[in-house]
Amino acid sequence: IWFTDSMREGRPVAVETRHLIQDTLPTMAEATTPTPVATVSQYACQRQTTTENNNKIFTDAFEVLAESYEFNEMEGPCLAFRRAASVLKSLPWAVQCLGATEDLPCLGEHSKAVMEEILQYGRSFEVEKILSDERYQTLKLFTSVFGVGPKTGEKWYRRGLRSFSDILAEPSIHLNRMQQSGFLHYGDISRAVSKAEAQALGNIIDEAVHVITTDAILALTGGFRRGKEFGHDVDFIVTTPELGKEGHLLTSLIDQLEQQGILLFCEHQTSTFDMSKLPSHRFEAMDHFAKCFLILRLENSQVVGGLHDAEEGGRSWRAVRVDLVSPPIDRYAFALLGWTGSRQFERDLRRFARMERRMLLDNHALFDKTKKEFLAATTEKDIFAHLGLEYIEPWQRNA
Ligand code: DCT
Ligand code: MG
Repeated sequence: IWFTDSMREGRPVAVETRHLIQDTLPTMAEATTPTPVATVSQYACQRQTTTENNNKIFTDAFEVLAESYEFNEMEGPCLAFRRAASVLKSLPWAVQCLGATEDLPCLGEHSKAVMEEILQYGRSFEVEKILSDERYQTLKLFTSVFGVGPKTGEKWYRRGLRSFSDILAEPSIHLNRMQQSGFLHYGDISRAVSKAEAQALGNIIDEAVHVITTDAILALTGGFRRGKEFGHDVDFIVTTPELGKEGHLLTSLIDQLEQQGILLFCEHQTSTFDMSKLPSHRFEAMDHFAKCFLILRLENSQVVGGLHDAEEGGRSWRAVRVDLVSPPIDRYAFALLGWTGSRQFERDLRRFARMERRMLLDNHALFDKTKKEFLAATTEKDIFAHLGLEYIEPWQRNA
């Protein structure tokens, strides 16, 4: 069942502008009072955010600031700028003056000051200062390598290393397997993956997984499920309708890809999922399902219209990052919801569940703290319904 929703059905219908217009025309009495404008929610899971961003000049700036705070381990301001960017992304209109932001949530003093600078001068001096900062530039460069996170980047920076050649020439640095592959395929995997390339990979994995089991379930998740034209990788969920049978699926799939000669890198993490250990009260970045982080070889001839951005002289293949996750079928809806993203949408779903519903949501389950029970779900719609949220389509989750 790969490319179920957005990819097959063609995408977004018009953005709903309900929060801008009134549901009904005012009566004479009401017409004298100010027009009631429904508020924009502080939670991304109560907003509809398509890939069309009318406020890119602001959100790009906010994302630089957020990343800079992240590099400096200042979680509070980092999250504040991510939230501010997310609110602006949801607007079906472009902010043209600061007054227009008055009723918007999550925009603090600092965000507004940056917006004011951009409105006035077309750029933010604070952002420009960050972009030209050596530490920011170096951490940005280092963390662009597959397998290098902010911690490793920081460690290398503190040792005085500033470039890839510095790192590769340093005999005391031992790159792990992931980082070695990250450097080896750097040119390819730092280049965006197109939708056509994602489709081609979907076909390859679909074929491989059905050789293993005819009733395999394959679903595209991540940014491409949200209708993005480009991504940094391609994310899939693979499982089977028979509970327990998914146990060997990834191992067999990896063998299959290896036999085809297209497996350039594989890190396989076996499942540590244990329902009896749930609900988890502390936040965990990763779920416990079996998963693998891959680099696959994709041939030009496999892609409709050819490889995106192929260099002059025409390479006949490129390397692409692919993530596969394999949850048991009774956890499928939670895994799909969690892996579809965006990160900000997921963060706010969990925050909404906790703060507004006394429920705990993660990629495995939904737990009701009041009833002290897990709430079952076979579809994403079931989960939204349990949370008392209006359903948000995948292509409206680009928060
Ligand atoms: N995810 C999450 N929390 C994380 C990492 C991932 O909730 N710490 C979810 C959200 C998106 C999904 O997993 C896939 O992750 P990415 O591939 O990193 O994101 P993406 O939205 O697919 O973006 P890209 O187009 O860059 O791949
Ligand atoms: Mg992705």
